[in-house]
Amino acid sequence: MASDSSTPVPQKFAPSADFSAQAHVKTVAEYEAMHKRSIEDPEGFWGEIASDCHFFKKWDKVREWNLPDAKWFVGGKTNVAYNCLDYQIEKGRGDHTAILWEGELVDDKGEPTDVRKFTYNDLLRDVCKFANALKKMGVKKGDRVTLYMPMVPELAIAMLACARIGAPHSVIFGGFSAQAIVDRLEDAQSTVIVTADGGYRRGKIVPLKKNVDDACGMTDLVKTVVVYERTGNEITMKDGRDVWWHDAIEGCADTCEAEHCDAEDMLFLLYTSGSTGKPKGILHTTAGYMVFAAYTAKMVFDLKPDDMYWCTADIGWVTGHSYIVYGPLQNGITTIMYEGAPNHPDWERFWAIVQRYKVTKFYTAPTAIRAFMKQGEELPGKYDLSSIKLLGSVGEPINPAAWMWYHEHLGGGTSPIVDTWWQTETGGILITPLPGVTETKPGSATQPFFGVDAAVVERDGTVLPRGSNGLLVIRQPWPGMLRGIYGDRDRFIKTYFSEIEGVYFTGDGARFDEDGYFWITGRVDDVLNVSGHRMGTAEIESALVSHPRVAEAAVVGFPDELTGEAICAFVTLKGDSEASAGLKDELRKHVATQIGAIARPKDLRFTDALPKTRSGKIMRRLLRELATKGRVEGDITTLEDLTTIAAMNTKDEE
Ligand code: 7RM
Repeated sequence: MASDSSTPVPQKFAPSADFSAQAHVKTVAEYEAMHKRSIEDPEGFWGEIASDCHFFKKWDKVREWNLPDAKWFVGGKTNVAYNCLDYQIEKGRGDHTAILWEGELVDDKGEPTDVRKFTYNDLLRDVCKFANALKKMGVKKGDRVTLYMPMVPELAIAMLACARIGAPHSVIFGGFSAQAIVDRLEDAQSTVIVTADGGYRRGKIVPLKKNVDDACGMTDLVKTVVVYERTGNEITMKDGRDVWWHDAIEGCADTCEAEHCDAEDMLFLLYTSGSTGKPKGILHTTAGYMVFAAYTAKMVFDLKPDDMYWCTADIGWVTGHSYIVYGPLQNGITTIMYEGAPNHPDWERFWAIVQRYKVTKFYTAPTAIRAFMKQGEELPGKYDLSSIKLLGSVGEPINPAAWMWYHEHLGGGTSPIVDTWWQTETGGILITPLPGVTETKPGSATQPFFGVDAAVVERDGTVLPRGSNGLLVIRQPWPGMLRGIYGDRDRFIKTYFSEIEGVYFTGDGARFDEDGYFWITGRVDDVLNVSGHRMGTAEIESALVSHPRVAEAAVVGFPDELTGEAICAFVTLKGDSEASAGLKDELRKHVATQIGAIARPKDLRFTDALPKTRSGKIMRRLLRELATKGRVEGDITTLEDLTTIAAMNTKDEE
């Protein structure tokens, strides 16, 4: 793999004249005029954009803003599932493929054995059936429904069914453990959970139902478990609580009137990591999220009716919510869903899918790109990837070498790359190139989307000029922004609106360059980004200290060639516990069972004491240096006990 330093990177890449000519936004002047208007007259701008969506009752007011509370399309009545399905069918898209799903399993020749296509008509029918099934189980408007499922179409169907009846969904990523399920169920006070017997991942079965059973053993909250049959592995069904998906929909009507939801009714909760141990339920509402997901998808991916669009994210993350389900479907296009791993049966799987379905727009994460680079450039070269018109990146900063590889080997040297910066909290993309307009610079997410008033500031809020590094803030509300942290108003205010007065604080650092481009430098809080997945250091620490032999733990990130950042845990043991390789494995495993495999520390070191300040704060900066370079060279004057670092510097790793 070419290292970043050895790859000469031209400064800017302009979109081709051909691409620009057919794009929704064609010129820089057009972007600038539209952006200016969107900031100066947000109500006029977003009112016009929202007119392309379907509302049962039009809003009385486009925006209301009393920091930290934003309301959009106030007084309007709408339904997100109606916009994704019925409205598309009304526009003549009923027979067009909405979801094209490919399962992970392959036959002897490497051909997929499970491919399912749902037209917009099919999807509406299945969504209505499941919506009726949920109603039959007693689910009512406002009830939170938990979805813990593999990447099967039924996950999207369940989300849309919830949206149809106004019951917010809370999707839990299938890689999370039983304990993580309990935490989220309890926080959301959710009594219904939809799962599957299992899911396929790298040819193995992930025991989803078993995890749900374990979770149900830790809380008596759950009244109903709906089980979709995917893998046919043996599971136990509990009488009176568990019901098969196919039995639940049996006899249900295939029409179901869409609830007329208030613009600010809750659409979903999605849990994400913050800087304390407890994950936070990010709360999104109906109309603003809907309009923002639809419009960002259209403009950033330059969606056109015949697009075969593939976002490789898992629906368990916000990227899957906004850019597999809600954004693409509102644009009436085909959204591709792939069930499994990128390396099953081998590292050519993605390129086989691109070739098979003539994928036109491809959206993935830098960590995946780096993994592909490692496998060799001849792999994509074996496939016909000429259908690709646009590439997207999300989840973490993309290093210039990965950008260049993406550009050359996937994009044929011509497809625009949109490096999209956004967060679970933002609901949709905030900083991004517009593919027909923006001259891209590898590694930069470039410029703010319409309606986004981004700035780089100092801690005290001073706005910094071009050519500065600082903290990334958003100064005006946008339709897709979070409306709260479920059940925790104080944390909502403290996390996003108190660190820097009067603005939304992203938790990210950024450089604002001479051309007014943003370069995201990463989190400035105690949140790690491993393979584009957010992990709170505190969350991993509390998992570690829940082990009987651990006295104290501190977790830091360190750079990793593949995953961007990797997890390093420093652990002190209780009394007579002895550090051993066996215990080290046990602790790493313990974290995986407490949270999920993505949280398992890559590196775990035993130490006699953790370096602390006089006020007792763990000095993570020192630990980061230790994890990265193996020793501490920086300033240690605030350290309470100098001997701890001296010991760690010289001590060999166990
Ligand atoms: C969509 C998503 C959010 C955090 C965010 C950043 C980082 C995301 C980019 C990026 C640099 C990007 N939601 N991040 N996209 N950093 N360039 N294009 O990832 O809530 O899971 O994570 O991810 O630090 O704050 S998320």
